[in-house]
Amino acid sequence: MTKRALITGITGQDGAYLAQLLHGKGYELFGLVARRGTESLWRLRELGVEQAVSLIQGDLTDLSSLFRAVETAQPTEVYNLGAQSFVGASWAQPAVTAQVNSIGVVNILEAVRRSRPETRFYQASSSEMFGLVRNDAQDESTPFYPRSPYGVSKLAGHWFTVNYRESYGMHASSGILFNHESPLRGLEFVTRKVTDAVARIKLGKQSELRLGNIDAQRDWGFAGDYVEAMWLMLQQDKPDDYVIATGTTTTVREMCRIAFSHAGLNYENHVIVDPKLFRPADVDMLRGNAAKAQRVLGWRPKTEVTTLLRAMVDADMRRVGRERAA
Ligand code: G4F
Repeated sequence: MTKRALITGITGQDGAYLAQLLHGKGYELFGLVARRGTESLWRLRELGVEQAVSLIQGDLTDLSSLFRAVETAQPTEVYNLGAQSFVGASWAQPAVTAQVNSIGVVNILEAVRRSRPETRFYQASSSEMFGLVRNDAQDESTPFYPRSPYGVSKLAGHWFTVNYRESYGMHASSGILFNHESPLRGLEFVTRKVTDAVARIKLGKQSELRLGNIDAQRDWGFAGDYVEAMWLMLQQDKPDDYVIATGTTTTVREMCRIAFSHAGLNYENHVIVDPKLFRPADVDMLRGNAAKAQRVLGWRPKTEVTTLLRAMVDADMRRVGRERAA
């Protein structure tokens, strides 16, 4: 039987990598999109899977559109990757963040439960739920203490997923993913903001880069590795929750050093710390322990942070170079 996947957030970084992975495995693919603007499909196009996906118009905040999407796609697996995913914006738009990241999860769980309860369900949870961490490495038993409206909203989505699994016996799993990046990352996130700036500075289009808290530490992995973990979770007999991380933490400052030096630049000559870019409450340090994912799923990260950042700088050098030629 052909497997059929419905992916919310298909136009985002993870949606594109997941679509590429599932296409390679022979899945029939359906993607929920809020608007059918051609621009937003650039990631699917870049990975060569644009034509492989049937797009269904809908929105996580519109329950009726989700019923229609599930009825149209008849999915064997649903991956809920759709979100207001930028932590920084969640203070300016806390209610929208909660609508999409919390109520949106209830909506898609309800649509699946009532239309196709046998469908396997993946929820994109986040290491931001750990927030104010007190231990050296976070795993599935670490207490949550979110530090942003985003973190709070994701925690509600996470618990709704656990609750639907326990209440209705749904095959619903939650991946607690630590930061994961790629050349397809949005420019609002710090890694891509840095690698794009490196390319622009190197090519003479920009001279400085303004950043906020450069002492923050994150556990950065490659998105392409992380979507494999999502898929593996839904192939298990039993649904469960898993931390997905590399176990290595790097400061934003060190990340800048690696990215700038790859282009032969010294970050200290270009990076300016701007207090206006500090968050009202930040997460100072995240480092995941993915031992359970390794033991149960056989998953482990393949890409370390320096390789990842260099690939992102290279991709941005090509992109910015093309802009210049155009
Ligand atoms: O790249 P960031 O915006 O990612 P953040 O907030 O950790 O969230 C990302 O990872 C989560 C997983 O843990 C996801 F759930 C979430 O959707 C998103 O993908 O910021 C990383 C760190 C923060 O401490 C931030 O304060 O970098 C610091 N930072 C310093 N200057 C900056 C900047 N972040 C951004 N975006 N822009 C800056 O100029």
